[in-house]
Parts: sequence; structure tokens; C-alpha cells
Amino acid sequence: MPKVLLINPPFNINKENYDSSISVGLLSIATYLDSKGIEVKIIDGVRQKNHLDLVKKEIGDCDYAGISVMTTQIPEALKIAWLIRQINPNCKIVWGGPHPSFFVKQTAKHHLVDVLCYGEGEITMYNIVNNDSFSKVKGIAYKQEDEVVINPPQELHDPTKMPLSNWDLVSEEVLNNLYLVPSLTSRGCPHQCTFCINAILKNCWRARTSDQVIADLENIRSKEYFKDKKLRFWDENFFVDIKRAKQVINSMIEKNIIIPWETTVRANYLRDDMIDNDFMAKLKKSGCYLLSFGAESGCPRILKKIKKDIMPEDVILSAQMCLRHNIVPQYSFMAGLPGETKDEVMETLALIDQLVKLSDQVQILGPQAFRPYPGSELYQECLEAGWQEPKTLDRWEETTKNELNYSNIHNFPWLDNPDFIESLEAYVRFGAHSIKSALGSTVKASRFLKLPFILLCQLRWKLKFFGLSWDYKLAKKFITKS
Ligand code: B12
Ligand code: SF4
Repeated sequence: MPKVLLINPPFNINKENYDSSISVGLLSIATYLDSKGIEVKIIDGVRQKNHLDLVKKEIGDCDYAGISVMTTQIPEALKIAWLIRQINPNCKIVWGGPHPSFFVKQTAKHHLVDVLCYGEGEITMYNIVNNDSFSKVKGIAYKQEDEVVINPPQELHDPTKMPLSNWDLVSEEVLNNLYLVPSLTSRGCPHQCTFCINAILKNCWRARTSDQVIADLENIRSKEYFKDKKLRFWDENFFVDIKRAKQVINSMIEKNIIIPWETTVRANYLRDDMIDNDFMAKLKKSGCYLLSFGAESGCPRILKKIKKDIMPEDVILSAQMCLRHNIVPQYSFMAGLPGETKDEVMETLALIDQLVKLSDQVQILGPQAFRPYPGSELYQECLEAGWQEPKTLDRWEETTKNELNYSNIHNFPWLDNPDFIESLEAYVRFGAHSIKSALGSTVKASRFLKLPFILLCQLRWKLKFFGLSWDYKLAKKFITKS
């Protein structure tokens, strides 16, 4: 029976600033392989301290190593792949996740990539492990006589046919430090936002039944290590089928499965035929403490351009409704899209200002720099503006090495002032909120360093002055891995 090791490489950020969640994608693949009788282990380099030692210990007798890769993980993924090649040259190295799915051919070309899985990995990884020839496996790319062969895509899987997450496959170190327990009740999204991975990869919406969701929650509740932990419905869009969402929430209340939970929702779902006041009250009763919205921009032109199908007014209304029900509204924003003017970015900052003035409870994430992904309409505009995407995996490594969020945005030719766009996230995080909540931010640094930076950010936010971002550059050095 083949042995499989699945690895999540670290991000380019100090370990103490790691998010304490889990790689849901790898857990899902591991659960599926395990349910089919395949021996599988997960090493989470994001959350396990000595991940390289663990790889060294486990890789000797492995047949397949699967590495999950977002663009920011490329430098560490390459290090891990190199180590595997040195210790066990017979082990096949499989790359999967968002970056390989966007950049199939150039990633598959690399000498440290034996097979690449694009799109969802559960069935594809099983088929890779179970076939003696790659030519029969859908959803992969591989090299054949120096040419890259890309097989047809794997069909999207049916979540109702997937087993319950097998938590025994996750290390105790990760389980004990977990901040948010993930429950994945659906996949994909029916909306068409032009910047989003779901729209680009055409991940249509599919869900587990409400009974399956409740079984998952009961399983989570039965685990001692999850006692008193919060939960996140890890879905892209939990509320698409509102009838199902209501069944889940009603069952949670009836069966007294009251767990503090959060999830993602669209601002325009908070309306009479979707999430009305009565349903909001039930969400609260079942344990919902936070709803996370993609607000993206405060500029109507940009919102139309990205096909977000919401307007700034929807965002304000959604915040008011959440606050009425004592649920924390959290909004993520982006900036630096091709064609976006400085005034339009300032409209986003004005909307953020309006939101934080509603209450100190409102949480803002970003604005993060827009990330160009091939296959989207916006990507075409980036190309027309002169964008030259890195053409090899090694070149990607160079442009991501010192970055927190994606790749070096000084390479984005459509940006007149990349420093301004890059520093906004920090200025909002520490300047727009009250000093108290800025101090409570999850970014770990000594108060001695944090406080002066916060005071500067507060002043910048008051004056709306974001030039000469030397303070941001200094702060970034402290949290980026040295
Ligand atoms: C949860 C999440 C996180 C989590 C943790 C993810 C993790 N791996 O540990 C946290 C919050 C830490 C995180 C951080 C970041 N994230 Co993030 N994140 C997500 C999110 C919202 C959901 C991912 C998820 O769990 N999906 C559910 C699982 C089941 O799907 P999955 O992870 O894609 O896995 C499936 C397939 O990809 C594939 N697969 C994945 N790995 C492997 C490996 C093998 C071997 C195989 C065969 C298959 C395979 O099979 C899996 C099962 O079907 C996605 C958005 C999205 N829709 O994907 C963004 C996303 C992955 N994140 C993204 C980014 C950019 C980031 C950040 C850089 C910035 C940010 N703040 O968003 C940081 C990275 C940290 C850093 N500073 O460097 C981008 C990645 C784009 C890219 N080019 O790589 C995404 C796509 C968001 C976006 N639309 O831009 N993220
Ligand atoms: S609603 Fe959210 S998940 Fe759905 S396509 Fe838009 S950004 Fe992506």
C-alpha cells in the first residue's frame, strides 16, 4: 500500500504571527485518502514548529509527497521539495493548490515538480496514487520527454459523497493550538466577481446536506481538544441555499448545538427574502458572533467593474443590521486594480471611515493589493498595461521572497504609486480603529514597538496622509521572516 505525506509549507511571516487555523484542503484530501485505505500523514509547516525535521523523519519510506502551494508559499515549497529529492529521490513530488492551479504549465516544468494537480485534489490525488500511468489521471500535468502534458480537468466532486473530516490525521500540536475549528459545508460560489478564484476556476456551488452538517458539528463537539473553541463555516458562501442554511441553524438550536461560530456572507444577502431580522436573531441564538463580508471597494464604478453586485450602501446597511443583533461585522477590501484612480481608492478609505465610525466593533481587513490571476477579465487589462507575469517558478520565487501578501507589487505596471497601495492595509489596521483595538491586533510585537507605530498610523488616518511610508517599511521588516 503506498504511503503519502501531505505538506503545507510555511508562509513568509514570523512563526508567532501565523494564523492558528489549519489547511482545510490538505485535511480534506487526507480524509479522503484515509477513507480509501491509503496511509497518509499531514505536516503543517505553517503551524508545526520543526516541520523540516518532521519531513526528514517521515519522507524516507514515502511514495508520494503532496505539497499545497499558494503563491506566497513558493520559496518554502521549493525548499521542502529539494529536501525530499535529496532524501528520497524515488518519492514522487506532487504540487497542488491555488498557485499550481493558476500557472499549470510553467509550474509543471520545474525539475522539483513530478506531477501537478490543478483544481480540487481529493479524487485527483487518489487517482495519482492508484494509477501506474499518469496519462489516465484527469486534472494533472506532468513532464514527458521535456514537454508538459496537461490532462483534461477532473470533474468537480460531490460534497455529499465526501467523508466527515478525520481529525485523527491532524497532529496534536496543531489541534491544541487551533483558534478556529473549520467546518466545510459547501464548495464554490455561484457569483462571478472577476477577481475571485472561484469565478476564475469555475468552481460552481455544491453543498453537504443539513443533516451532514449537523453530523459534522456533533463530531466536532465530541472532541475534547475542541472544547471551548470557536468554529468557522469555512465555505466560500454558506448562505447560497437559504433553505438549507435555515435548516442547519434551526437544527443547531433544536439540538442545542450552540457553538460560537463565524462565516462569510455577501452584503446583499441581508434582505427580506434571504437573511431578514428574524433569521439574524436565530443566527445569533445559534452562536454566530461574526459575519465576514467581501466589501472590496467604496467606489461604485470599481464595484461594477469587478461584478461584485453590491453597492457601498449595501455594506453600510449590512453593518447596521449586524450591530443591531450584536454580531461583529467584518469587511475585507482591496485596492490597486488596473485603471483604479487615487480618488477611487480614497472612496474606499471613506467607506472604511464610515464603517468604523458606526462602532469600534466593526472589523476591517485590508485594503490588500489586488492580485492578478490568469483567466480573469482583469488579467487581460493587466497584460495590456504591460504586466509581464513571471515565466518560471524560480522567477516567482524571487518576486515573492520578501512579501507578505502575494508578490512584489512594484512589478505591477498599472500602479503609479505601489508604496501607497501596499502600506494601506497597515495604516487602516492601526490607524482607522481605536488605539485600544489597534493594540489588541493579532500582529505580535512588543508594545514598545507597536505603540509609536500605532500613534503614527492614527495621525496619518486623521490627516488622510499616506505618503512617505518609511514607517510601514520598517514595521514590515519586523514581521517578515528574516
Ligand atoms: C483559508 C484561506 C487562508 C488561510 C489558510 C490557508 C492554508 N492553506 O493554510 C489563511 C487565513 C492563513 C490564508 C492566508 C493567506 N491567503 Co489565503 N485563502 C484562504 C481561502 C479563503 C480558503 C482556502 C480553503 O481552505 N479552501 C477550502 C479548501 C478545501 O480548498 P483549497 O485550499 O483550495 O484546497 C483544494 C485545492 O486547492 C487542492 N489542493 C490544495 N493543496 C493541494 C495539495 C495537493 C498535493 C493536491 C493534490 C491538491 C491540493 O485540493 C484541495 C481540496 O480540494 C482561499 C480562497 C479560496 N477560495 O481558495 C484564500 C487564498 C488561497 N488565499 C490567498 C492568499 C493570497 C492568501 C494570503 C497571501 C493573503 C491573504 N491574506 O489572503 C495569505 C497567506 C499568508 C501569508 N502571509 O503568506 C489566495 C491565494 C492565491 C494564490 N495565488 O496563491 C486565495 C486563493 C484567495 C484569493 N482569492 O486571492 N488563507
Ligand atoms: S461572492 Fe465571494 S466567493 Fe463568490 S465569486 Fe464573489 S468574491 Fe468569490
